[in-house]
Amino acid sequence: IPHHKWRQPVVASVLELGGVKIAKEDVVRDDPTNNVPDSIFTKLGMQLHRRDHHPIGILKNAIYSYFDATYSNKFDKFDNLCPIVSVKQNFDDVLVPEDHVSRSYNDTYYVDSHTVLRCHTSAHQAELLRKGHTHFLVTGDVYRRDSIDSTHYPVFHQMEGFRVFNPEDWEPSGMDDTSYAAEDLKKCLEGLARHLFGAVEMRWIDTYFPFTNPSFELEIYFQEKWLEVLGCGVTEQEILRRNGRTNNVAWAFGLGLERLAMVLFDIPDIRLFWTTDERFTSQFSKGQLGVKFKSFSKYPPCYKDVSFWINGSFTENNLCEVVRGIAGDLVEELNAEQDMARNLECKRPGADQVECGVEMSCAGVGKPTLRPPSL
Ligand code: FA5
Ligand code: MG
Repeated sequence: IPHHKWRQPVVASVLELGGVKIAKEDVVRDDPTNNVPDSIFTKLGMQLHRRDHHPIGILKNAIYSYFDATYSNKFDKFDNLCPIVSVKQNFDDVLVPEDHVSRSYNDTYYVDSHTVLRCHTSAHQAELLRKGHTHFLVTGDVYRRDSIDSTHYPVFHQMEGFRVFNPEDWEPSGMDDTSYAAEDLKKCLEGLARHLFGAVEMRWIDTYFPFTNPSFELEIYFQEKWLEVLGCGVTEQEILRRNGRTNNVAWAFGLGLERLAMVLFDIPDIRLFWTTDERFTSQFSKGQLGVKFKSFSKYPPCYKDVSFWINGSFTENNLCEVVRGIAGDLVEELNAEQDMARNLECKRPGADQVECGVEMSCAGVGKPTLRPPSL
């Protein structure tokens, strides 16, 4: 195994995040108000959503295209806001109650008692409203202490959407402001789903968020299960009132970009988004939405050197047949020593047998080893 495949990436100890310089010691500290481990720090600044050849970046750009086309470039876009935010931005500004579980050290990464790694892109709603934005999209990495399975990861990416309406927008419809916004929101997101997927099986679920009412989740049928891909709703008046929009109504959504990308590209496991294995990365390119992911072994290839005795009737294809008969498709490649049969004549004239070598590379199987296997 080439040694570099096993080494952790070297991580800079000073990062620049959304124009802010941050030293590792500022984020990972031995302090009771800090629960950010090294493994999370290494993800800060990776910004998969800003890579045009990565599925998350490709998806972000496709969503941008939908909004640009549908709303004639009205939505302001942000994808480089610093993920280290205040407790006020992450929770208070979006009305998360003091005793809500999401505030606990068990659920959220705290840098110190006033500062967290944002657990959703909703953390930026209030500041952008205050700055006067009425139509915006915020894409970013978000962090949660969460369960481990194929659709959950402690770092993932969200895109927040926010749209403010004026009385002139809803009055002609004869509907009340909230119903008008809720209907517009569902139309917008159903349109987005059609833009991304064409026909796909989906359903709306009523739910609860502290910052919207009514609130909904959209689920998509994927790999024989319903997968939650986004949360959304009509923004609580209190948020608009506090940020200078008393006479308006608004909707907001938060998309789980990995979940949508899993459906879009047929990616079976959320951990794949973080791999640097080129068997993954080489499958995607800028602007390409139609690609379906072809799976490969979770484990790196495993090389075996094999030597044995052959005689004059040996051919390389005979050996390949023997290997195929035993190992099937697990053997990805077999490299025989150059021209084994000729070696037989050159190396050992007169002898009827000679030692030959082959190198086989097999798809990795079985349990992953904690140490690099010795060669
Ligand atoms: C939120 O984060 C809300 N801020 C969304 C929102 C915004 C609602 C604006 C209303 C208005 P939720 O915790 O459900 O909601 O996360 C949103 C989406 O992120 C989920 O639907 C899911 O697609 C994705 N998601 C949540 N947890 C994880 C995780 N651990 N790994 C990957 N994706 C996740
Ligand atoms: Mg949810």
